[in-house]
This record gives sequence, C-alpha cells and structure tokens, in this order.
Amino acid sequence: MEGALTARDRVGIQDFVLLDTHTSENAFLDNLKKRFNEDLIYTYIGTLLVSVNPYKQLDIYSKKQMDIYMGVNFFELPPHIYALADNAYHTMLAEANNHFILISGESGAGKTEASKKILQYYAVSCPSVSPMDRVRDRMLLSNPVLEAFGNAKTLKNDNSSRFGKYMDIQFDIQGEAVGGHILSYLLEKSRVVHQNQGERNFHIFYQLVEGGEEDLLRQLGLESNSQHYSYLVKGQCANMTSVNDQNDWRTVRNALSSIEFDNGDIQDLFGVIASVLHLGNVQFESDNKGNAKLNNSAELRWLLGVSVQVLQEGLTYRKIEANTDEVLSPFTVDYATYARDALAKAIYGRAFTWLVNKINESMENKDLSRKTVIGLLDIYGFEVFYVNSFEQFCINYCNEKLQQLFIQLTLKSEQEEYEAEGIGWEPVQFFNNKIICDLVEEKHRGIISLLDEECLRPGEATDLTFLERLEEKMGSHPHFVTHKLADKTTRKTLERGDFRLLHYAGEVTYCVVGFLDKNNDLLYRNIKDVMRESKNAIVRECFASMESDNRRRPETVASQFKSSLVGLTDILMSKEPWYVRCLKSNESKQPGRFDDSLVLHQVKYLGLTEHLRVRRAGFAYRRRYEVFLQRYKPLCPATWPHWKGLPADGVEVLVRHLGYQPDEYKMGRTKIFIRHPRTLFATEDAFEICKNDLGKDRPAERGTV
Ligand code: AD9
Ligand code: MG
Repeated sequence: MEGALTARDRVGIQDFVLLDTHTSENAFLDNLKKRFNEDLIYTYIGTLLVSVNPYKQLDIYSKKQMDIYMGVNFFELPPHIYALADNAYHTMLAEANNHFILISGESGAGKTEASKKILQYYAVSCPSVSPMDRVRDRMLLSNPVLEAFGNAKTLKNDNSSRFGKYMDIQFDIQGEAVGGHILSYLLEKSRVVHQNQGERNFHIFYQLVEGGEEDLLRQLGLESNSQHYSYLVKGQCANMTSVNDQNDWRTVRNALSSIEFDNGDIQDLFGVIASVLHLGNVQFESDNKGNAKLNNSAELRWLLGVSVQVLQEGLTYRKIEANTDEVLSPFTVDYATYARDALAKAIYGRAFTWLVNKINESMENKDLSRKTVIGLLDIYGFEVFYVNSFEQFCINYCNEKLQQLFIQLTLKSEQEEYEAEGIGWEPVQFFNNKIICDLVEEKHRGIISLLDEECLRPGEATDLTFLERLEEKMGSHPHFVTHKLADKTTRKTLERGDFRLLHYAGEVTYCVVGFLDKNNDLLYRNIKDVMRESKNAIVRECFASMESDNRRRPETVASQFKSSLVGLTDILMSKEPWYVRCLKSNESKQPGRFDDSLVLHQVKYLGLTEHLRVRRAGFAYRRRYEVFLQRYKPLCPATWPHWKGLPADGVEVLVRHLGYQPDEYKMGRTKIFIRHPRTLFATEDAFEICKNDLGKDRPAERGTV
C-alpha cells in the first residue's frame, strides 16, 4: 500500500494535478517512470486513470485490496483501477444515472486486463443477496470464452483482442450486479484463413486440438496436433510458450458448461471449429479443362453434416441465374480456394455472433424494475505492422473515433462550458483529430465512401483503381499521402500500391491489396443454400437468419462498421464518462522495462498533458446551483430548511459559511465550479455528519455531487 507509506510518495506524485507547476511532457514522463520503477503502475489526472503495463503479476488485485477500496473516497487511497471502478459505481448509485468506462491505449497496453479487473471488482465486491449469484458468475465466465474465440497472438500482443467489446453491467437499486449485455464489433475474420508470420489463429482452435479429450477429437475427426492443420500454421508459431492451450481449454470447457450452454450447443460449437479446420485442409487441383476438382474428399466427410456431394459441388461450382434458368459455372482452382476460405470465414464469423448472443441470453435480467448501468468498453488498440491491410484500417479508424470522443468530452466540451458559463479561461490548444475521422468517414468524400463506390463496379474496379480514386479525391489532404503524391524523400518509403494515413497516433502505411474483396465480403449463394441444409444447428441458424432477401445488396463491411461505431458513440454520449488510459511500457513485453521514448510518444498522442493542463487550470466538479443547494442546504442556518432567494445567491451564502476560499471555486451562469476534489469531499463529510445529527432517514448517499 502506498498511501500510508509516505516514503513511497516521494517516488512520484499520485495525481498529476498536484505536480507542482510542471505540466511539461518530460515532467509527466519522469513522474510515470519513478512510479513504474516502484511497481506503482497507476497515476491519476484528476479522476482519469493512467495505467502503465508492468508485464508482470503484481500483488494488488486480491480480495483484500478490493475490500480496501470499496466505498472509500477516491483520493483517500493510492490510485487503483478499483478506485475508479468504485467511484463510478457509487456515483451511479448516488445520482441514479448511467455511466461508462472508456479504456483506451494501443495494442498490448493493457485494456483487456483492465476491463477484466473492473468486472471482477463489481462481481466480487458489490452487495449480493444470493452469494452464489449465477448472473455474476456468468459475466465473469463469459471472458475466457469470448477471449478464446475472439483473441489471438499477434506480433504486438500474445492475447490480442481481434474484436471490439462493449459490455453493459446492470445494477439494481441496491447496487447488486444483476445482468449484463455485450455488443461486439467487427471480428477480424480474415485471421481464420491467414496469419502473418509470427502470429496465430484464434486461440480456440489450438485449445481444441491440443487440449481436447481423446473421445471428442475422435468424434470430430481431429488429430491432436496443430501442425496438421493448414489454417493453424500460416504464421509458423502454432506452439508458443506464453500460452498454455491445454489449461486454457479446460477453463473454456468448464466456462461453457457453467454458462447456459447445453451439451448439444457445446457439441455443435466444437463441430463448427472442427469443420473450419477440415475445410482448411481441403485442396483442389485442375482437371483437364482447367476446372477445379477436389484432390481428396476425405476431409469433407467431417464437414458440418452436409452431404459430401452437395458440398463438393458448392465449393467447385457457382450457380448463376440466367433469366429463369440456373446454370452451374465451374471454378478454377484459385476461385475454388477463394470460395473455400470465404466459407470458412463466414462460418466462423457467424458462429462468433451466435456465441455472443447466447452469452447475452445467459446474462439477461428479465426483471423490469429500474436499473442503471456501467458500460465497459474494451476494443482492439491502435496497431501498426510491417504490412497493414483492411483490418488495420478498420481497427485504427475505430481508435481514431474513440480519441475523437475523448476530445469531445474532455478537452472540447470542458472548455466550451467554461466559456458558456462566463468563467475566465485561458484556452488550452490541442490537436483535434476530427480531420482524420472526416477523411475516413465523410459521406461521398471519405475513404469508406470511395471504397464502397469501387465495390459497386464489379469486373471493372480493382484495388488499384480504388487507390487512383483516392489519389484523385484526397490529393492535397494533409493526412493522406501515396507514392504518386509524395515528395521525393517520402516517396522512397512508399510502394506504388500503398496509401499512408497520418493518424493521431502515428503514420500507418496501408497496402491496398484485398481492400475491395474484404469490404465486399461476398459468399456465393449456392454455398449459403448448402449451409442452410446443415445438420449442425448453429450453422443452420446462422445461415437461416440472414439474407432473407437475396436480391438486396448487403451493406459493405466498412459501412457496417462505420454505422456500428456511430451507434456506439450515441450509446456512450448518453452516459457519464470515466477514463482509463493504458500505456505500453516497452515493445518487447519485458517485465519492469520502461522505454522512455515509447511512453513519451503515447503520452503525446493521447493528449494527456493537454488534459492535465485543462484539469489543472480548470475545475474538478461543477453542479447546477439548484442541485448543489438542495443537497448541502442543511449545512448552513441561512439556507436550511429553505432558501427563498435565487439559488445562485443561496449557494454563495452556503459556501462562504463553509469557509470556501475565493480561489477554490467560481460562480458561473448556472453552476458552481469547484477546483479541487478535496474541497468537495470535506463538504460531503460535513454533510454526512450533519445528516446523522439531523437523524434524517434519507438513504446513505455519498460520492461526487
Ligand atoms: V489489444 O489492443 O487487445 O492487442 P490490450 O487489450 O490493450 O491489447 P492486454 O490487456 O491484452 O492488452 O495486455 C497485454 C498483456 O500485458 C497481458 O496479456 C498481460 O501479460 C500484460 N498486462 C497487461 N496489463 C497488466 C497488468 N495490470 N498486470 C500485469 C499486465 N500484466
Ligand atoms: Mg485487448
């Protein structure tokens, strides 16, 4: 524990707001580093939590630690993810409104770990009527399951989230966690059929093959060796030391049984995984007419309870409608391979959605009484690889949107509010990444719109014509560059098929190859028809429920993603925000190593020092006069029991009576602004004592006002 030990305080300051007069980036870095070297990975900027990934297990997440933080004022204890979780929770209860915790940072910075810690805190610490509460257990157990199906080893992170996750945790009036709901965002399906060097497919495949019981593997026709499966060895690192697939298999297996999955569901789910693996091993060769034929149909017999012949036909022919007739057009080997991979991706992607729905059913709370929620957002972090494709484009766009939300809610609206309230204010400059969001998503002009337009010209458009369109339209945009548009020096760093975006977090060069195809994400119709005949209930359900109208062109992947992010922003904007900013300490995942320049880069692009400047010069709390007066009026004889004049005057009388110094607060047009949390906490403590003295039977409230 840090707080009681003042010696620890000397190594760094636990809230940047108190960092003397220094708000420079170097002073910021210096403080983070001092603390990191003492295993103090958390630091506040006001109520925002900065977390630096230690890459080692610290003894700070025990039940004992949770108990220490439960119900204690935010700034009374050393910074901790539990303190933030607790503060959000108590504020939610006191104000009876909805909140969300935005966890951001680049790939490998610790977002998923942070979100798990928060969930554990709520599941373990919140009051519970029934100690063996099933919904809470299921919420916790949903984590290993979704991670198995949605996370994978990348070069950045051995357990990298390949989907975005937003989870609402629902609380009843007593503060018990009574339900949960997950929204998932764009799973990186291409990983099912291809992995870059040094990366793996989704964990579940290796877990099943390496950890699956003999009987089960026999039933599914699987070998107990990942090397046997073409889809598992593309990155040439199927086996890795930091992950124990066999142990993880047992965890996932047990979790599935504990969540509401019956044996039939579980059997079908593994059937899907096995089918994908078999599908990957299906190979084609050319017959004497240049058409694809299967070189060995043995693998097919394990596939999805579909007749071998029908499936074989589905993989090597395409059904074309000519007027009222249907004609079978044979595939070349390349097309057949493409169709096979498209099917594997579709099955996996749809099964993932099915899984999320199923988990949601099991966490659903059917009681209609009033509930408030805390939403937890854990998405894939910003990432830059040697080669970046459509997937990185989507992931980085998503991060760009969340940075924009952060800017909107903190830097921008905060300063606008001071202005609107007539509070004297020296504006803090910051980089607003809206320009990059617009570049990607603007209607008719943005990259996504141009990509969609190219996708509407089948047969004519290619990835390269898409690039040309971008060059035509984006020409002089300060955040966009290509080989053709670049100056001489930059040109040397770009290939002809690349475009580069200057993201808020750094430059990323995207290779256009595959953009059209991945955005279209087409699956031939006859293959879908085949899947609807499957004996596997999950597959049947996944393919039956979709594309009821075959003639309508499905929305493209990027457009769907864009709309889902707009939806997410709306969800978040309607709630009260809390922030966890995760920083990566080093690129080599080494315990205790703090790479100054890497951390400094993140501090800069996350806008942390700007946030600090706004916080330091600004006010930690603000409340409408009516609300403030209503709560604290018992503390002053002149305002108790009723204040007859204007609320603003009443508040002025009240805070003078409480001894607020002139620099501690400011009176705006409609609100009082309080500079430091400690001022408010003192008032809150006085309120608690007074409430007891008055012997009033109001419910025990605390938290921020
Ligand atoms: V990505 O965008 O999903 O690729 P995340 O989610 O930000 O990324 P993650 O939480 O998965 O990163 O953390 C990466 C690894 O860092 C974990 O697997 C742990 O080994 C390590 N880590 C992260 N946070 C902590 C922590 N608080 N304590 C110990 C940690 N280790
Ligand atoms: Mg993650």
